[in-house]
Amino acid sequence: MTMAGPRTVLHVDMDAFFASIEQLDQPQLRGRPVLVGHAGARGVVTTASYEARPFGCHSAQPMAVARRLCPDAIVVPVRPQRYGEVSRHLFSILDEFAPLVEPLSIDEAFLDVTGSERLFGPPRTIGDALRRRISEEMKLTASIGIAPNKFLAKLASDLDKPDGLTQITEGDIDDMLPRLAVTHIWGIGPVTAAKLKAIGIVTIGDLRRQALPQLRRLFGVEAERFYRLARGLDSRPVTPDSRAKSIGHECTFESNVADPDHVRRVLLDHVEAVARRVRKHGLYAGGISVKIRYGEFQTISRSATLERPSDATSELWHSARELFDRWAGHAFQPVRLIGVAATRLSSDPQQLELYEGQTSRHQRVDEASDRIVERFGRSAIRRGGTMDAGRG
Ligand code: TTP
Ligand code: MG
Repeated sequence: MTMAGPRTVLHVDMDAFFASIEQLDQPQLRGRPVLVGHAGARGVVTTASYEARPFGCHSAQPMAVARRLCPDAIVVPVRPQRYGEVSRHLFSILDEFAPLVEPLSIDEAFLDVTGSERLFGPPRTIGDALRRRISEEMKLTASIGIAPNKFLAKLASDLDKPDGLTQITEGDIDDMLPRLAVTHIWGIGPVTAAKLKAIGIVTIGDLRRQALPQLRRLFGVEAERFYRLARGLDSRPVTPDSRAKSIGHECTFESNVADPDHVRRVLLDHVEAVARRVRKHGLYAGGISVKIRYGEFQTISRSATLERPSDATSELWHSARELFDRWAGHAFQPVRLIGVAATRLSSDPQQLELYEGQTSRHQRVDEASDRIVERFGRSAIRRGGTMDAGRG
């Protein structure tokens, strides 16, 4: 398998994943609008079946709103364990189709099929075979995108959902990309898109017409990336998760957050999510890095080496909080984006054994919270003491 030269990347994304599984397991739900989530007043939709989407129902919407939009919808509770089981089935199939599979989420992955072409035929044939396999074996549908890189493959899988297969070739890029909205570019969310619109940039074509220095003024360090993505260029390799160089989480606020404690709380949430993923893959982080965007589009990144490789939430948090506090202490400005990544990952816990007593206590806390999160979702647990312990 070569990394240089033209590559073929396939992006798979299951259709209305949780809802489709419920329809599979409960035949009376098939063909009906289904909302998966808690039915209570404060419930949120995790996903809506395709029958419910024309009514305006979608993920992350308050359940009350979705039910108002689609009164006939059937609300079913979330069954994380079952979805995990189906996800493992999906990934076992994906592993057969390519040596390099990079999971993105429970129902989504990149496959580098560059080397598989010799075995299975042209990319479209591989995509068709994978779709058939998923449909026959899992009785579920997926949408697939095929392209020369990750950015375009993910974009392609979204163009013909559900149950679609879309290929973007090198020759298609200059024709189709400029017509799409800038929000198709990773990192350009609704807030940034609104700002760009105010200066006349709506489509990727508009973005392409901006010279690099102008983009630098708009986006700072992100400029180069946006410049390349607007031209369909993306050289990131498909990286199997266990060998990933880093595992990160970040979020952009709707408006800048002026309260450092609020930012710290969100940072802690990110650290917990990252640590959970690190543990899930049996890895240890050698370093931690924190990303902060503030003001208009200024972004900084601060990194630290951990005293020893760790998978413990409390240790990653200690280091992340220190990085944030060091910046906030002398340069705090209202924050637009906060992110954290566990870096220099390895599967070798060697030095940890020296600290057996301490570690096992951390591990017990972490294992218990991982189990709770798996059962009830992320909002179920807050490690109240962790933050206060280090703040004073
Ligand atoms: P997605 O792939 O984003 O959505 P989907 O599979 O339901 O629908 P689509 O056909 O558009 O791909 O997410 C996969 C699953 O992750 C989804 O079924 C439910 C869960 N999920 C949440 O729990 N919360 C969320 O905010 C989102 C977006 C997804
Ligand atoms: Mg999906």
